[in-house]
Amino acid sequence: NASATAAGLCFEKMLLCFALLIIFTCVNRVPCLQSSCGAEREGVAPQGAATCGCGQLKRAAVDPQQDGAAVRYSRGARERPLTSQHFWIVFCSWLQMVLIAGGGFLMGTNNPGIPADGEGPQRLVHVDSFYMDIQEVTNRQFQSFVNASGYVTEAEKFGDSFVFEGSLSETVKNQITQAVAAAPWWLPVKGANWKHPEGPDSVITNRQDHPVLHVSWMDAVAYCSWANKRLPTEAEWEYACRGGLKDRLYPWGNKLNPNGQHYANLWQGEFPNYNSGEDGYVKTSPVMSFPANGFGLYDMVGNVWEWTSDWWAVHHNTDQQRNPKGPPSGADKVKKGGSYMCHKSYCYRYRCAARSQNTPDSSASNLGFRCVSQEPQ
Ligand SMILES: *[C@@H]1O[C@H](CO)[C@@H](O)[C@H](O)[C@H]1NC(C)=O
Ligand SMILES: [Ca+2]
Ligand SMILES: [Ca+2]
Repeated sequence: NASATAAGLCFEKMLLCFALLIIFTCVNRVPCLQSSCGAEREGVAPQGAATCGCGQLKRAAVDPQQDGAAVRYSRGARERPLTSQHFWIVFCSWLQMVLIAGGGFLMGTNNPGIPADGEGPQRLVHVDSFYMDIQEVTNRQFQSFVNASGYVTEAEKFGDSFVFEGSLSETVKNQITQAVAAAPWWLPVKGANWKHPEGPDSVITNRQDHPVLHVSWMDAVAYCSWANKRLPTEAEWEYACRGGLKDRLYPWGNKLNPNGQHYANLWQGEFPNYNSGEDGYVKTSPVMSFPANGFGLYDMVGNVWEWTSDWWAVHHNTDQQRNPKGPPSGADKVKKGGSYMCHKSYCYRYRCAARSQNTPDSSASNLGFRCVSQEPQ
């Protein structure tokens, strides 16, 4: 049956991972592996595996083919040789999901950055164990889904999607007459969809490992179901974001840039006119370009916003709750984590407690998702 097959496959991957790890360690005497893989949690395959990646280190240097603008700003700052750490991060990403052991946590905050978003009050919530994708769903993964199912996204059906003005070519910009009054940097672009993130003249061939964009909530649900997974509830997502830390702002703690390091793909500079790309990326980054949190999860804040299964509401029941699923109905769905467009001046939402909303049929160039499941897939 399916779950036995999945378990078998997972076990095979694990064996191969450990075999290669031993060989690689013998050959290279990699000191980092002693502190990460050596300290793995016992027994639980996918979780231990994700820590193989030496999560404190960023992965690839900027690919000049891929992010021309980012290279301009950051080549010197981020260039580094392919080290054993990078190898393990790339290799272990193959094991895709980690077990998030259930438990209680404080959801929300009593010091809301944006009170109108319903970030508070803080409340005690328990979530049961689940498995979570360690990364945002990538273009490559979404391509596999479309290849296998023939799925057509909502943006493809509607014929347009919202794109951040700053990433559009002059040709595309000149064809657009309308904008969103409250947020003039969002432009509805004809022909923009997951395969053409900045409109018909753009492609994803050199962005296979970047998060898929322009996916609606329905599209995200369709992908997760195809993969025998589902979207996380907001509570599951936030519990996972916190990575075992209590009442901190970010997945890694309270300081945005500890030791001057960037821990997420956000916006540096003046929004919306100047993005310095100090963190290495002015647009999306390949998934797992920044350090993982304590649960082995990458890009929980920043890079792209992530859909959750909950309907949006700003008033919360403060009674202790188990596995809350949000309101029974609503107009908008909750998204979490902020994106590469978030800057403190305008979108201080790259915090675990922060939240925002969109209608389920919305799609945009900074909104993606990841899936969870009860069984490893
Ligand atoms: C999807 O199908 C195309 C065309 O057959 C193929 O070139 C591509 O490699 C496939 N991609 C994935 C991720 O399966
Ligand atoms: Ca950035
Ligand atoms: Ca994210």
